[in-house]
Amino acid sequence: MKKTLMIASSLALVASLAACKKAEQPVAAMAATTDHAMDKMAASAAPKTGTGEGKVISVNAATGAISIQHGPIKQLGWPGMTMGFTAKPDLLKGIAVGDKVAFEIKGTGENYEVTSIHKE
Ligand SMILES: [Cu+2]
Repeated sequence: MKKTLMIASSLALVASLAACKKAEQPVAAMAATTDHAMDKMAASAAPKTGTGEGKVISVNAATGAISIQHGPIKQLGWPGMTMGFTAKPDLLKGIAVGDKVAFEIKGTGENYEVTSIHKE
């Protein structure tokens, strides 16, 4: 409670100092910091989805892990690469190394889960 009040009052102080000096720099710096923090929050909070095609490099239906050498995934702005995904074990039954597959993924950051996959 006290901490919040202190932060609020120091922010008010910064704002009033800035207004006093008509200096735009501190205000701009504060805005930039806030935007950055919000970008980070949005990136970790909202899962993204994408669709891709590729070749299965490794697959483990028991643990729900698959590695796919995939082409570009436009929705996520990814270039082609080989990478690992998690998946519900049931989804990977019947998928074998070397299979050409089309798949959908969902996730954030570097952690994406295959939500659907089928052989082409
Ligand atoms: Cu990738």
